[in-house]
Amino acid sequence: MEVVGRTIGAAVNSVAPVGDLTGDGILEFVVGANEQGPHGGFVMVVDGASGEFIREHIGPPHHQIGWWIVKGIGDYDGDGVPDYCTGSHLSGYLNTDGEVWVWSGRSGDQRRSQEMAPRG
Ligand SMILES: [Ca+2]
Ligand SMILES: [Ca+2]
Repeated sequence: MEVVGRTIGAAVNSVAPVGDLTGDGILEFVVGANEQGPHGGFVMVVDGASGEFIREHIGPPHHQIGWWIVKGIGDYDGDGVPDYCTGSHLSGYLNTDGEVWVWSGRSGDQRRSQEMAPRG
């Protein structure tokens, strides 16, 4: 897959619209990708109008087996710009079944993370 200015040299697992982050009335989308290596994958935010790269989130080091799920979640933090969440089905910790992060659509700052309890 190619994004303007970037090449995603990894397996794309998921793509989802996340709302209009740039304010031009056209939805942006988020791509989740899996790759072998210390971080397990990354998530890239792409401008829906131009196809240009906006930002990326690199997987944390303990997600060595992780791959990514992405979803728009509306305006989680109430700043008027849609936000999005990303998830890993397996965190690499033996005592969790995965982890979900919530990101600000405006700044890309992390708003929340939540580890999933293991299934009984
Ligand atoms: Ca837009
Ligand atoms: Ca927001």
